[in-house]
Amino acid sequence: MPDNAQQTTSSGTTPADESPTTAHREKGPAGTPTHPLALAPVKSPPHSVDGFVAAFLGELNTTQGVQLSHSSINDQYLALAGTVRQYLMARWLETSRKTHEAKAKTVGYLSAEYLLGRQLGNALMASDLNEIAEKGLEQCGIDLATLRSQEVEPGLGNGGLGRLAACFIDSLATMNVPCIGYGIRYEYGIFRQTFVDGRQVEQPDTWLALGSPWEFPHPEESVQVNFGGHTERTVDEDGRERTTWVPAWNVLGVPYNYMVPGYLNGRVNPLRLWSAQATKAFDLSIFNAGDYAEAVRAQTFAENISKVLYPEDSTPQGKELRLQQQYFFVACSLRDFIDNELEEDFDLHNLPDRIIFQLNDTHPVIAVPELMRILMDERGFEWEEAWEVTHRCFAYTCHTLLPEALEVWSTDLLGRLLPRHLEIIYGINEHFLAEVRETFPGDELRAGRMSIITEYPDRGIRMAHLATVAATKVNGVAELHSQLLRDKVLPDFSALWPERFTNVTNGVTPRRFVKMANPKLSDVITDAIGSGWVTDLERLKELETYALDEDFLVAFREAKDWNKHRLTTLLRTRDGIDLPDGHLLDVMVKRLHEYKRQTLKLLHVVSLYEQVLSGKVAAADLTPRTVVFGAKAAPGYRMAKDIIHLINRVAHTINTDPCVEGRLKIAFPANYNVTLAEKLIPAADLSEQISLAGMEASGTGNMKFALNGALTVGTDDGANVEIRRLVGDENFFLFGMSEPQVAELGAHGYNPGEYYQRNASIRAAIDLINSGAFSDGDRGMFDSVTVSLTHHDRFMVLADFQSYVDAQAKIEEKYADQDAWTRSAVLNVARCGYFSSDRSMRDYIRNIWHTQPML
Ligand code: NBG
Repeated sequence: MPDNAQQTTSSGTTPADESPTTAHREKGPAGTPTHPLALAPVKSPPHSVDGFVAAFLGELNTTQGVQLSHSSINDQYLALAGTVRQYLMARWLETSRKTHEAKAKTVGYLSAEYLLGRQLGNALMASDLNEIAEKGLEQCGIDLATLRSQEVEPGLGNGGLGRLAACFIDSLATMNVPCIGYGIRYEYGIFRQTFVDGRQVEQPDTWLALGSPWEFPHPEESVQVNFGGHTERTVDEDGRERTTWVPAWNVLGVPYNYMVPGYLNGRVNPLRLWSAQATKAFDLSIFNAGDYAEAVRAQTFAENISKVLYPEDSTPQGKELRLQQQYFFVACSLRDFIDNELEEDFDLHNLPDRIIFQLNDTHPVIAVPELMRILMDERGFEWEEAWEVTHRCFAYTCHTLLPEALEVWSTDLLGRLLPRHLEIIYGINEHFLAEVRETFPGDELRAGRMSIITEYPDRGIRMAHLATVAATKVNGVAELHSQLLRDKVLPDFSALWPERFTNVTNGVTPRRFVKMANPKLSDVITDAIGSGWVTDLERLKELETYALDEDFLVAFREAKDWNKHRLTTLLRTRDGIDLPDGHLLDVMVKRLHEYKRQTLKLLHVVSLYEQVLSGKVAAADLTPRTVVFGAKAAPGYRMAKDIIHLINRVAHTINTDPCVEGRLKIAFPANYNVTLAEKLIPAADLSEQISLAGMEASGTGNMKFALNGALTVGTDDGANVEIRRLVGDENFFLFGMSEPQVAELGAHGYNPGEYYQRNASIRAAIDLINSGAFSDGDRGMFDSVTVSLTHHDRFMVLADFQSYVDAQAKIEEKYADQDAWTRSAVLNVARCGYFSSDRSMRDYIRNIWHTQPML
C-alpha cells in the first residue's frame, strides 16, 4: 500500500470532504430536450461513397486537425476509424436504449483476456462498408489496405482463452443477444516477440502509442475499488450482526467502452475494459510538502494494476499484482452492472433474472465473494438469501486440465489484500462442507479433497473449487475435456452434483476467420451456396456435393494458391522470409508449451534432414515441404524458450544447406498474433494439432484451419476428436496414443530411454542435435531439450514419434494426388460448420444462461 493511500469507507464512496476526482453519472435523462434535433434518432452518414468521403474528410479536418494533403498515414487511419465509428454509433446507442427498455437478461462475460485482433477490418465488414470505403478512399488517393496495416492489434490476451472470449462476444452481438464483455484495459498487452541470435527477446507492446480510435473512455463513470484494511463487526438497528470492511487503500477503475458490432444486423454490444488510476491523481498535501516524487509514486502504484497482461496461459504466477488485477476488474464490473445497468429501485433478489456472469476460467472467481459482500454488507441480505442469488448469477468454464494451471491463492495474501472476501470464502466453505458431510457422512477424506481450502504446500484457496461450488453450471470446452474434467479433475464434485456439469465445445467466429481472413475462399463458397453460411455455418454442408465438381475443385485450389501467394508477399516484407513455391505448407502455430509438443514437429523435420544427410533418402524423393512455426513462450518458461532457440537454429542450418534446398524449409516468423494468423491459416495445407492426448482442453486453431481447407494431423485430443468424427477418418490424419493409453503408459512408468534405444530414427535425430550440427559444434547447447525428451518428458514425445512419422508418410502420399487432397480439404470445410462460435453460444444459451436473443 502506498504511504499516502487514501482511507475509504466500506461502501466504496470517497469521504465527502475529499472531493472525488470523478462523479457518478446522473441516473435518468439529463434534462428534457426541446430542440427537435435532440429528439430525433442519432443519424449515421449516408451509406454511399460520397457520404463516406464527406465523413472521412470531416474526421481528418476536425478530429485530426489536418488537411488531406498534409495528412500522415496514421492521421488517415485514425480518420477512417472515426468514420466507421460514425456509422456504428447510431446502432450502438439504439442497441443500448432497446436493451435497457426491454430489461433483457444480459450475459456478463467476465474475462481477464480478450485477444481481439485488429478492429478496422471487422468493423468495416460488420457495417457493410468495405466497398464504399475502398472506393471513397481511392478517390482521395488512399489505399485501404495500407490503412488497415497501420492498425496495431490490441493483444489483450495470451492465446486460446482470450481469443475465444473475442469470438464469443462477436457471436453474441451477431445473434442479437445482450452481452457486456468485462475485462482489463492493459496498457501493455502480450509482449512483442523478436529473435536475437535465434533466442526470443520480449519487447513491450505499446499498442496505444499512436492512439486508440476504437475506445471511448468514461472517467465520469469511474468506480472505486478498495483493498486491504480489516473488518469490523457491528450490530444494526434490528439487532443483527453486520460486518463492515474498513479498507486501507483504493484505486479508481476507469471504464473504456469498445464497440462489438454484430454482423450486418444493427446490433452493437459493449465491451467494457477497466483501466486503473490513482484515486487522487495528484496528492496536493504531499505535493505541497514538496514531495513530488512520493505523489507520483502513489499514482504509479495504482496505475500498475492495469499496466501489463501477465504473459502466462497455463501456469499461475503467484503474483500479488495479478490478484489485484483480478479483484480490480470484477469489482468494477459488478458495481458497474448493479449501479448503471439496473433501475435505481431494482430489487437485487431478482438479479439472476437480469444477469448471468460467465467466469472465463478461474481468473474472475473472486467475483463470487464480492457479490456476497455487496448483498450482505451493503444491502443487508442474510447469508442464505445472498447465496441463493449469487449461486444463480454465476457459471464457470474451465479451460485446462494441467494441474499446475489451476489457480491457488495463498490465504495470507488474499487475507491481506481482501480480508472481508477471505472471511466470506471461509463461510462458503463451511456451508459447502456441511452439505458434503450430510451427503457422505463420515467420509472425511472426501471432505478434505473437496474443501475450497487446501493446506498443502501452504494454506490456499483452490479457485476452481470455489468456482464449482458457486456456479449453477460448470463446463469444459470440448467433449473429451468435459469428460476428463468430471472424471479426473473434479470427480468428487461431479458425484455430488452430476447435473451441474456440462460440455460446450468451443467455436470460432466465421466472420473474422473465414469471411474476412479468407475472402477468396469465401467468394468460392458464396458462389456455390449463397452467402447465408456467414451466420449459419452448418450450411457449409451444402458444399459436400461440390467435392466432386471439377470446376469447384479448381476454384477452391486457386483460392488456396492465392492465399499462399499473399502469405509469401507478407513474410517477405514482414520477416525477410522466402516461401518457396509449390511446397506443402505445414503449419504449427500456437503458444509454445511442452504439452503442445512443438518438439515432435521439430524432431520430424530433423529426422527428414538427417535421412538426407546420411544418404538414407535422396533429397529429390522428399515431398517439398515448408514447415511454419509461430509461437511465443512465456518469458519465465525456460524450456519453452530453449525450444524456440532450437527451432531457430535448426531452421538456420536446414535453410542454408544446399543438400535440401528446394525440398525442406522451416519458416519461423516472430511475433505470431491474430493479425498474422489471419494470413497464415488460410494458406496452410496441413494443420498440426499434436498435443499429448488428454492435455489440450479443446484447441480452436484446429477449427480455424479445418474451416479454411487445411487437413489436420492430430492426436485424439481436445476438439480434434470431434473434428475427426465430423470430417471422417479418411479426411483426417490421426496418430498417437489415446488418452486412456497415455494414462496407462503413465501408470506403468514412461521410459523414454527405451524409445531412444529401440528406434533408429529417433536416435539419429536426437544424436544429430547433440552432435552440435545445429549449434556450431557446441554439443551441450540443447541439452535441456534433448535430456528432457530422452529422460523424463511428461508429454511423451518419443512414445508418439513413430506413429507421427507414419502419419506423415500417409500425408505425403495423399498430397501427391492433388485431386484427392483437395476433395478432402473441401469436405473438411463442408463438415466443420459445427465449429462456429454461434453454435457454442446457442449451447450456452440453452444449457447455461437461459437468455433470449432480442427480436
Ligand atoms: C486454453 C486451452 C485451449 C482452449 C482454450 C479456449 C487456457 C488456460 N486454456 O485448449 O489450452 O482451446 O483455452 O478454451 O488458456
